[in-house]
Amino acid sequence: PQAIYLKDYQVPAYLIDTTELRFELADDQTLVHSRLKVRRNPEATSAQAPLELHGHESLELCRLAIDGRELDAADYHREGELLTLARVPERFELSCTTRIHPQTNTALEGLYLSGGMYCTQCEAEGFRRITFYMDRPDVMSVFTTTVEADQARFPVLLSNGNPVASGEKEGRHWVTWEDPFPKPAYLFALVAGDLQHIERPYKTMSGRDVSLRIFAEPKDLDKLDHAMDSLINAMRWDEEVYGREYDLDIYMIVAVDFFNMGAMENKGLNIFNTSCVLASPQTTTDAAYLRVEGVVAHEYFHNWSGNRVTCRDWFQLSLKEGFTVFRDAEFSADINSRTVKRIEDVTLLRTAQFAEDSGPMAHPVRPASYIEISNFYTLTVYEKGAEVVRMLHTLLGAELFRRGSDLYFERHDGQAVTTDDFVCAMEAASGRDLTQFRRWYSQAGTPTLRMADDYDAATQQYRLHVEQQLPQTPDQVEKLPLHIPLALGLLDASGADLALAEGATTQVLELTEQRQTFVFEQIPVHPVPSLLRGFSAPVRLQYPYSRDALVFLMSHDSDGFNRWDAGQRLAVEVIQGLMAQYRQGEALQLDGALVDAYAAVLDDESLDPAMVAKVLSLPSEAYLSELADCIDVEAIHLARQFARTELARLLEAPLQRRYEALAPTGVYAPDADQVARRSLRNLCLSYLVALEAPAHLARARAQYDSCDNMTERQAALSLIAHSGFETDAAAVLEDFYQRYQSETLVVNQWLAVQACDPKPGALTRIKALMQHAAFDLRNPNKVRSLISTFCGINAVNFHDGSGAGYAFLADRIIEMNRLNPQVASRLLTPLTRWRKYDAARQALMQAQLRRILDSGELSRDVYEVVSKSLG
Ligand code: B3K
Ligand code: ZN
Repeated sequence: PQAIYLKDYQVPAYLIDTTELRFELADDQTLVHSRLKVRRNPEATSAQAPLELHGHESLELCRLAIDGRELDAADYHREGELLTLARVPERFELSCTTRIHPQTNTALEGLYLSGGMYCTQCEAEGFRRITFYMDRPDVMSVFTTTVEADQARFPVLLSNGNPVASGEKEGRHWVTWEDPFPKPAYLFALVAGDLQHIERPYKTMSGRDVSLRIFAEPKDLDKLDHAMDSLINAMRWDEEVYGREYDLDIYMIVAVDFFNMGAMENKGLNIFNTSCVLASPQTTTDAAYLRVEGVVAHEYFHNWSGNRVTCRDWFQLSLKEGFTVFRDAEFSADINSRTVKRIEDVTLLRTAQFAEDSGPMAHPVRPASYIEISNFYTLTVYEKGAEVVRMLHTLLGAELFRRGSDLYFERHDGQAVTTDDFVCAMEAASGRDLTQFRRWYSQAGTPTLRMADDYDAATQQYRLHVEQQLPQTPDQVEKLPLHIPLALGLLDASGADLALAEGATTQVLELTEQRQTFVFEQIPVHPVPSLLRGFSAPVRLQYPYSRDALVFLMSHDSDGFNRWDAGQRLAVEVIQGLMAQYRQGEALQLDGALVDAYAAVLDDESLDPAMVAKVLSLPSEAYLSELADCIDVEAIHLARQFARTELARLLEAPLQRRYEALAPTGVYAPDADQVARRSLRNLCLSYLVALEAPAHLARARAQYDSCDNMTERQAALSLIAHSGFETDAAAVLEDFYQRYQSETLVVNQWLAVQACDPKPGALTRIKALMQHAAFDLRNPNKVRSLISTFCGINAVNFHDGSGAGYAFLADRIIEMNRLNPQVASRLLTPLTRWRKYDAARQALMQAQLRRILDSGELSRDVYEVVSKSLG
C-alpha cells in the first residue's frame, strides 16, 4: 500500500454540479443508478486532464454512459480504486449503474445491513463502495436520491434533505429526497427499514419551523426523549453562542445497532450508534446519558462546522473535528459542571492522546501523510485538535474568538477549506499574528514544560523560569518552539489569590521561546504557584511541587481543575512511591498526607459531590502506565490496589457515613444534582467493597437489588463481580443477564464488566464469552465491550507474562481484518505500545505484530498500523 501526501494535493479536474441517485434495494443485490452533471473545473491546471472516478473493488460496473452513449471496457481503464476516462467533453452527463451487496458487507462502510435495516456510512471514503464517483470532500454536489424497496419490510425510506415525491407499485414503494445544499459524497446517507420515530417541532431564531425526528426500532421508541431534549438544547445553544441556526425543514437521527463509531453527521440525516442515542433510567447509566447528550450535540454542531463549511481534503480532518469537539465540550460545560467536564476531557487527553503522541502512530493535528485515512480519526485529530482551538479561544478571548468564527463561516460557507483558512479567519478578526501558533497543526508530540521559580523578598519579585521541549516523533526530528498559553495564579499563605496584572487573579502568559523567564513584581510573599489553570495547553507540566504544596492547592486553589489536579499529582507520587517499595521488596506504606487530604475532602459538605468524587478517584492504571518510562504492570496494579484498600480501611467510617447520607431521595432523574450524588455514593461504595468484608458486599448487593436505575445497579454489579466473593459474583452476573438479555446495550455492559475483571484467569472467561449467545464478532459494539475492554483496560490479565493475551488479540485482529478492517485496526492499539514494556513482553508483542503482518492479505487499515508499529 502507498502513502498519500498532503503536499501532493491538487484541485479536482472536474466538478459534479448535480447528482441523481436511484437505489433498487432487493434481497440478494442492490442496483445503484447514478446520473451526474459533470464539467471541467475552471481552476484545474490542465485542460486535458482525465476524469478519475473512485470505485471500490467490490463494485460491479453494469453500465456506464456519457450523454447517453454507452461506453465499453475499451473506453475506460479500471485499476485498484480508480476508474479513469482519458477523454471526456468539457461538460457532460455521466450515467452509471453498479451492483452491490449490502447483505454481505461486514466492513460497515458504504451501504450495509444493520439488523434488518439498510443504512450507510460514507465518511471518509465509503461512497466509493456504492457507486463510481469523485469521492473527495472538495467535490460538492446537489443530491437527489430515490430509494425503492419492498413496502412491507421497509416502510421507512430516508435520505438527505426533504421528501419531494413518492409512489408505490406491486408491493414495492419509493421515495425521492432532495437536498438543496451542495455536499461532498461523504455526507450522503440512506436508510430503509421498519422504523418508528418521535417528532418535535422547533422554531429557529429567525422563526423557521423545523421538524425534529428520531428513528429507532419499535422496541426502542421509549428511549429517545433524552436525545431529543439534547438536540433541542444543542440547537438553542448554537444560536446563542455562535449565532448559527439550522437550515433544512427536517432534521433526522436514526439509531442503528451495527456501527463502526459513535455517530455520523450526514446532512439532515444523522446516523447514530444506538449506544449514543438510546437512554432510559432502567438501561442507561448517568455517564451514558451525558455521552448521548454530547454526541447528539456534536453531530448537530457539524451542520455548520463540517457540512456548511467542510474539509478540502482529509488531511484537514481536524478543521471540522477539532473545532466541533471544542464546540460540544463547551456546550456540555455550559449545561453541566464545567470543571467536571474539563477533568474528564483532560483525563482522556493525558491518558490516551499523550500515549498516542509518544507511540509509533504519532502524527500532527494536521497529518502530512497517511496510508488509510480511517486510521486518522484519532485522539490527536479530535481531542488535541479541540485543545488547539481552545488555545485560540484562550489567546483571543471569547469576544474576538466569536468574531473569528463568524468571519470563518461567512467567508467559507459552501466551501471545502483548510485548517489554515480557519486560523486566517481568527487572525483577520483579531488582528493577532498566529504565524507561530500554526506550528500546533504541523508538529506532532506532546510538549513538556519544565518550570522552576525563585522569590526575592527584598525586591518582592517572583520569577518563573519556563523551558519548553517538544520530543522527536517518528515523522519529525526537528521541532520548533510552540506558542503556548500558560494560565496561572499565585496563592498567598492563606490560600488566597494574589492580584496579578490588572488586578486579575489568573493571568495568561504566552510562551514563544524555548526558554523564558517571567517576572512578577510587587509580590508580597513567597507564593505557591497554581500553574496551567484549566489545563490551558495540552502539555506535560514539570514543576517540583512539594507534597505539602499539593495538599495546600487541593484545599485552596480557586481554580477547580487545578484543585483536582493537585490531588492527582499527589496520588501519582504516592502510588509511584508504593511501586518503588514493592520493587525493593519492602512492606508497602501509604503516605498519611494522602489519607489526610482525602479525609478532608470527604468531610467537606460544601463541595459539589461530583467534584469530591473526582478528587477521591485514584489515577487510573492507564494513566500511571502513560507516566511510566517502562510500564511495570504488576507494580502499578498492586500499588494502586494497596492505596485503595488502605484508604478504605483508614476512612471506612466517613465513607460509610457519606454513602448512607447520599442515599437516593426521590425517583431517578439524570439531572446534575442527582448525577453528582450518585457518582460520590458509588465511589464510596467502591472503596468500601475493596475491603472485601461481607458487610460491605451485602451493602453492594442491597443497592443492586433495591435501586431503580442502571447507574446504581451497574456500579454494584461490577463491584460484586470483581470482588473475591466468587459465588456472589457469579450469582449477580447471572441475575443481571437474566434481567436484561433482551436489551442489547445492557448486555454489552455485562460483557464489559466481565472483560475488565482483574481476577486471574480472565482470558479463559473472555474466550468462553466469545461463544456466548450475547456475543457477535460482526457487531463492533460487542467487539469493543469484550475484546477492546479486556485488552485495553484489564492490564494485569492482558499483559500476562505468558503472552497468551497478545496471541489472543492477534488472532482476533487477523479474524477481524477480513470482516471489518476499521475495527481490526483499532484493536491493534495495545500492541502498538510495545516499546513501553520490559524486554520479555516487548519480544512477545513484536512477535504477534509480525504474525499479523505475515498472516496473508492485510487491509490498508491493519497494514499501516502494524508496519508503522514495527518500523
Ligand atoms: N465524522 C464522523 C466520523 C466518521 C469516521 C469515519 N471512519 C463522526 C464525528 O466525528 O462526528
Ligand atoms: Zn465529529
